Amino acid sequence: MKDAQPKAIYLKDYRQPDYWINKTHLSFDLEEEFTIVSSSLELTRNANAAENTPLVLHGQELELVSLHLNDKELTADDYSVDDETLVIHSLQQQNTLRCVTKIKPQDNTSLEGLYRSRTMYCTQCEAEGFRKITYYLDRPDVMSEFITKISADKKRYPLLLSNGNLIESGELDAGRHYAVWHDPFKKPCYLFALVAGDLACVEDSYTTMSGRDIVLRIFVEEKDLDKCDHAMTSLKNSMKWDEDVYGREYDLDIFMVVAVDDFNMGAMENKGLNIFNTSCVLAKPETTTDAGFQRVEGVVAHEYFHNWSGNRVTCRDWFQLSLKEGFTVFRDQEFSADMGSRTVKRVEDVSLLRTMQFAEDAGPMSHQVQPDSFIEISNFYTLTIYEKGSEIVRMIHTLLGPELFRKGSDLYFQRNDGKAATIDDFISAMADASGRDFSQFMHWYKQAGTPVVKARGQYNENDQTYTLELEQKLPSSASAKPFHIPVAMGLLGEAGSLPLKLQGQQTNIETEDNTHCVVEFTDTKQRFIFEGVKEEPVPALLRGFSAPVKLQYNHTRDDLVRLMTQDDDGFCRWDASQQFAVQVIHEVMAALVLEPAPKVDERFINALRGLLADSSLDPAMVALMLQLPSEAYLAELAVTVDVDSIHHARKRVERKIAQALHDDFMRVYCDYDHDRPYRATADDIARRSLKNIALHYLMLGTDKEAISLCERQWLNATNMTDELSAFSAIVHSTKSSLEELKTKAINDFYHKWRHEALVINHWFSVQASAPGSNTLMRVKELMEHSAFDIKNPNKLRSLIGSFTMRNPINFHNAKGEGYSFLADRIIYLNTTNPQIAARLLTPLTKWKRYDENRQNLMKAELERIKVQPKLSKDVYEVVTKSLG
Ligand code: B3K
Ligand code: ZN
Repeated sequence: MKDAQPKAIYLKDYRQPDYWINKTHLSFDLEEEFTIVSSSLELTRNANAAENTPLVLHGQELELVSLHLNDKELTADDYSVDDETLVIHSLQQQNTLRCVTKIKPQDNTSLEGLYRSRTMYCTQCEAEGFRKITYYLDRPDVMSEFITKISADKKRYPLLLSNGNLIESGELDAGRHYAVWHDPFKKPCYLFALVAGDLACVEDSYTTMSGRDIVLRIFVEEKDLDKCDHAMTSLKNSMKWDEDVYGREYDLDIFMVVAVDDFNMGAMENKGLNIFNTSCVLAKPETTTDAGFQRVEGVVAHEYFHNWSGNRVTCRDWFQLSLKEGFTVFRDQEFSADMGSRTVKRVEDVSLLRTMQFAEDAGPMSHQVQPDSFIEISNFYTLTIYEKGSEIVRMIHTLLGPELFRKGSDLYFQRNDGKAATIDDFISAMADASGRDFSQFMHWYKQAGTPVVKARGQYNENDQTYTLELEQKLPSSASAKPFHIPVAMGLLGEAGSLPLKLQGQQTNIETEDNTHCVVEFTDTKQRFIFEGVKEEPVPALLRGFSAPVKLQYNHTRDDLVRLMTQDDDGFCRWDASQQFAVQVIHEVMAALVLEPAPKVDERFINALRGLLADSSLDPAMVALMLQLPSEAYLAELAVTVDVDSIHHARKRVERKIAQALHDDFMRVYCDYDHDRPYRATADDIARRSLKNIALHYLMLGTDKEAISLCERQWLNATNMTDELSAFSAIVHSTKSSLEELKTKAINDFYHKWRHEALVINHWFSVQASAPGSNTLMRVKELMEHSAFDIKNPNKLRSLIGSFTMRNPINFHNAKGEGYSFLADRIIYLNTTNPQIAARLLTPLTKWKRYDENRQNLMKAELERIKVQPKLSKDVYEVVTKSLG
């Protein structure tokens, strides 16, 4: 932290480093009060650099103990040091620099660099945390071979881990011991990891496609040993999938995963030694929901896939972050689709993108997938870099098809293995392998904002033609150029999809019966004429959500019902149900003040009834279609967000559905309420999701029987999915008759699960997202609870994050109490954990979307944060951009 205002850095200023580090020897002496880090760096001057070029190393919060250059101790005249750099004035072509620093991991609350989590030491170096360990060229294009020695008290820290292979270990005096690890693969320092602690381990093995045996180890606290099976299975499935789908084999002889409690994000792909937030690795049916199981599978896969897309081929600079993140998210999404239900996975991913990424891209933190500048790179681990980045890779996959895409990825890995690459390198490989021109496509990386696509259709009965006219409205920037948009589509007749014949233009017709095609929309306005169309069709546009755009088409409600019930594409069926629901909710919002309550379109209710009655459908899809668009999504669609109307109208529609379909929900609930042994398979997850959405609706009705069903499920559940669904239905109920039950449920749930930190996170989160008007008071009370820990990011996300992000009516309370509550927390966290502070700030950055009163209240809180002394770069960037 500096008092001077932080400065932005620019992609256009990139140049190679003046020195390379060929080998890095590290030695860590872990003591209770401090840690001594000794490094020995083999440095070579870059051929492009002049002879007298000084060496500028990064370093933060370090105490410099000694420095030796080529065995000569350096004195104060030989170097200069400030709180961000160490500059050595004069070097040779080849040098060995030895540096000793002293750090205090036990005081490191930023959870970046080397820090303590409970009883263990661990590291988090991405993006720029290594500079808090020792002076170094902390940039991803400096790739080095690492040899790491760790010594520590043997009793407290029997386990000493780092990247690569263990090459030596032994005893030392005074009850201490040591271990030496060697990572033969050159890597940037952001992939460095160290762990020291007393952990138990689950071990398994995997035989690769070339017949090499890999040892797999997951390290956790002893009490969590029974929660590792799912992660281990997911890891083995990921290893196999990456061989089958991408031809990528694991390279070291050992792959380790360590679970830690205090972690800023989900997990980290350190070479051979992944470090995971416990929430993304531990799972067992009694304590973990279905969503939790799926998250573990997805994150384990994501980190494993980084071994190629991120580690073997890394990023040249942080402006290329989406090179590894966008591609790896695409890979993990496809893996999860293959392991479970492809359509359900797609709907979940699109829903997140449209709700959260679109909002980010419409707000003050909007940025390109390849940004031009940033102040603090930690602020750029965003939905745009990850999720929109993945959508871009998905569009390439759609445009090329699986075979050419694979040819392109093979070429990318072959050309760039062991190197630090750029997004351009990735696109060139795709272009060279396929012979296609991606120059227009590159706008997806360089133009921020979500394009709007307006579609109009015209059927000509005489000619039997259907003309589809597409128009793209670009993000507001004078220089914006049209995007290359793949639009996957079909034409739906009364009895199903019609065969397609596109006049005069080339297209990918993808199905054998010619009912699905991808048109390439590249101009601002473009027409596609389909011939031989025998009846007036309903267009099914953007099947599978083939591009991250806002599509506008005036479907009639009857068209929406046809799409909901008949389209071949599951995503389009779901999307039609959402569009219908949005229209219905908007209608109710417009008439909310009227009594009696406005009517809910019967066609919508009937369509939902039809879904509930059709046993041939995937219950998970039915559950998704029954879920009304979230308040956050409805807010994203609004010009000015009317928090209260959105909440009340949505609730009213939910109640109407609950009332009209009561018997259907009761039947479905009973049909699906079988106490089968828990399995995290797509089928079983689907059954539970439909049963629990039925329970949700039943609890909104007036039926007393529903309450006893819910109470029974809460008491008898044998898995956390069912238990938590019942628990939240009770806690979120607005029925005054349930007050006593609510208090009992809250107390009993805590008592039952008080030893399971991850379950207690749900306990916090359910209470913080409750709609009742006393929720803020309860949140404040919970901050004082012995189970809350302000240093633990999971607890912060569960309590504070759930309140500010998943409880709009309370957070946006018109008096501004939610805003000042959040600002107070940010001010505190700014000094302890800036990354988390900046992240939690997100809801306040959206102030422009609200009414004037709320705008003023939100802005006032941002101003209050802005004038705090010692603002971290993280918070400074978000606050100034939001106010700017
Ligand atoms: N690469 C890490 C994220 C690091 C975030 C640093 N602030 C996890 C992942 O995307 O796999
Ligand atoms: Zn990642």
